[in-house]
Formats: sequence, structure tokens, C-alpha cells
Amino acid sequence: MATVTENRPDEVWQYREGNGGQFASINRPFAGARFERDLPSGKHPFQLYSLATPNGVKVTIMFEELLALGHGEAEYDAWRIDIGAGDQFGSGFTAINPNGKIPALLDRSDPDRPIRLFESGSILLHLADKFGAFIPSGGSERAETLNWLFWQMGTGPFLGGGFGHFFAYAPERFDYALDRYAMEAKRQLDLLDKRLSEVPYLAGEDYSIADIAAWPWYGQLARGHSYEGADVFLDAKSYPHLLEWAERIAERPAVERGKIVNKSGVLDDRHTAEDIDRALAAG
Ligand SMILES: N[C@@H](CCC(=O)N[C@@H](CS)C(=O)NCC(=O)O)C(=O)O
Repeated sequence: MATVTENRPDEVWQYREGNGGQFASINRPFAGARFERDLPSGKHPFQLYSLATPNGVKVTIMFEELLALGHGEAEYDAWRIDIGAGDQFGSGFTAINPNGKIPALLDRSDPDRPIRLFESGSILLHLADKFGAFIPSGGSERAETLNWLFWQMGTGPFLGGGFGHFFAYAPERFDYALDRYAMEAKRQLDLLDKRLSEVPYLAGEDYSIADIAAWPWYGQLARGHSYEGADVFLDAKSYPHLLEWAERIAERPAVERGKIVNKSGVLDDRHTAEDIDRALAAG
């Protein structure tokens, strides 16, 4: 039972317009569709509705990795969902993801039995199992892949919703929250650094969906490609093994390709490999 302190909040929380800070225009204390809107649909087996955020690019990197391995059946249409404009609350989107967050995927490989998928970890696991790639088929290696995949799914919100929110988005500086989440973010970075001092990839010897899940959050933060100044604030250079892993993964062509899909103004929607080629050539 929590101790009652003078900081105790009101007995019943009230929603007030604007109390979502920077995200006030989209955050509400309820779930579900807010308006009727069908989703666009392309010709490929996979229809992805997403945005190039850390959770979104996990999936586009996975598709590009599968295609690079020669799995032509992993062709996909990726449609940009503008979460700032509230696209994720349209009825078509919430029919695929009732949680109203990107990424959401429709697997129509069997047209008679489409499968809806939400939660980036669930999507990665579905694709890995389906194609038998980026996950060992059994034994301790598979368990280790799942350990680190689920670790990321559990810890990511502390890095993004906790540290990132109070570092980059909060309307004022809250030292208590910043200290709490910077401490946890550094603990996570240190854990990854220690793990990567022992093995080249999170699950062991091989690159897996655990790396694909963790890199967009921890790799990009360490490389200075997430919240501006966060790499310096968290002293990312003190995690050399993590940094080396982050750079090694950044150099993978599929990562370079996947991370620009559904990026506003760079490549809104992706339907063919040439769409990415053109966007990369345009710089
Ligand atoms: N646990 C989810 C998190 C998804 C998530 O938080 N998506 C964010 C973008 S990275 C989103 O759609 N935010 C919009 C909103 O909350 O309305 C996953 O990994 O798929």
C-alpha cells in the first residue's frame, strides 16, 4: 500500500483539455475508433500501416532484411499513418490494432484467412517464424532471442515514454522525472554494453529480431540519432560495445533502407524496392 504523502493527487483523476502536453491534440483517456475511415490497400501479401518511429522502423527493417535474404514473398505495401494528425484513430486502423498505435500489419498471404498483427514484437516474431529467419528454430538460442526481444518490449517505454518524454517533450523541466528516467535509461544502456562485450549480437552469435527491436531505440540513441543531445546527456561514449554494435547494424543495407520507409517528406508510402532506391538516391 502506497504511503500517503502531501504529494497525494486528487481522489479521482479528471481529464482536462490540454493536459496531454505536446500530445494534447491526440491523447485521450479512452480507446477505440474516433471516426470512420477505411485504410488504403495495395497488391502485396503484407499491408503495413506505420510511421518511421523507433517502433515503426523495426518492422520495415525486418521486411527489408527478409527481402535481402531473397524472400520475395515478404513484399509489402507500407502506408504512412500520421499519428500527429490522429490517423491511428480511424475505424480501419483500429480494426487492425484496437490499441490505436503504429505499427499495424495485415498478413494476407492466405487471402481467405487474413491475420491482423499489432505490437512490434508480435509482428517481428510472426514474420521471423513465418520465414524461418532472424530467429533460431529452438534451443537456448531461440530462448535467448525471445528474452532480449521481450526485454526491449518491456524497457522501451521507460526509454521513450519516460526518459525521452521528460528530456525532449515535457512542457517544463521536471528534475525528479528526469533523474528517475535518466537513471533507468543509463542502467539499460549499461546492461546492453555488458551483454555486447560478451557476444556480437544480443541473442549471441547471430543477428536476430532481438537486435532489430533494440537498435532503433538504443542503437540510434547511442549514435546521436534520437532525442537531440540525449547521447551527450547520457554519456553514450561510455558504452563502447553498444556503440560498436550500433554502428555495425547501421551499416546493414536493409537497415539503411528500412529506416526511411514511412518517413514524412522522405518516403511517405512504399510499394516497390524502387521507391526506396529513389528516396535514397535523392539523399
Ligand atoms: N508497444 C507498442 C508501442 C507502439 C507505440 O507506442 N507507437 C507510437 C509511435 S512509436 C504511436 O503510435 N503513438 C501514437 C499514439 O499514442 O496515439 C509497439 O511496440 O508496437
